[in-house]
Amino acid sequence: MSVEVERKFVCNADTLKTLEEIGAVCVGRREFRDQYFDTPEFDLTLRDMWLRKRKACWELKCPTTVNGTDEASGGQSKELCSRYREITNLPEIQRRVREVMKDIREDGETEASPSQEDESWLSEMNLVRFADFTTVRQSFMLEEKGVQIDLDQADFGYQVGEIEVLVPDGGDVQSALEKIERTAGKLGLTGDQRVDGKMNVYLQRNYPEHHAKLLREHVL
Ligand code: V4E
Repeated sequence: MSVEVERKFVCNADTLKTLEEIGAVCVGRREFRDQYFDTPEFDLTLRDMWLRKRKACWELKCPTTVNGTDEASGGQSKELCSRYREITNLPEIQRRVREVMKDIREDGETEASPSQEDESWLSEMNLVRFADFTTVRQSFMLEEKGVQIDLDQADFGYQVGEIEVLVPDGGDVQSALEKIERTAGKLGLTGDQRVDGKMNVYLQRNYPEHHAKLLREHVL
């Protein structure tokens, strides 16, 4: 398990030129489809838990913990950088989701299947797909070790950049935040406003009620 620390930024026509000027090297361009799942009552996302299937793999992003307690929100409300624990082990994902469902329904015992292909666990846990979109991502590396810059173009007409550092379990989050800040400086990012991620915009446009509820609960 690792923690993803990232800062999103607005990218425009000049971003590619700026990346070249600061010596960023393009390390790949790929396309992926994301499908996100939650209960009809938004039990996961209201807890800032984001379950998705990307390229046939399951991923769960959830708040990091400090001394066993969830931080207020992975998005840290108004901070520029967000941090989320990324879980890719399916049995562990199912265990965490089941834990949430148990909180809600005491009788909610479900037998999760450990197979990537067998998706019966979704309906057993009352999970339905609420988002489905495709992203074209161009990735760049800098000399600064461990820093990746992604430029994302989503198929619903939204473009966003992110500076990202993956911190292994027990690693130094503070140093990741400093690396991100230095990179933001190199990119000339001066704004102190948080930039919306793809999901935020997707929900705003397609599911305004879900979006409003997450705003009210300070998840977004
Ligand atoms: C909406 C959301 C999450 C879902 C994934 O969001 P994001 O990191 O934008 O997706 P993506 O495609 O860039 O994932 P990657 O390839 O980097 O793994 S996870 C957390 N949230 C909520 C959230 C928030 N509260 N604040 C900010 C700035 N971003 C997201």
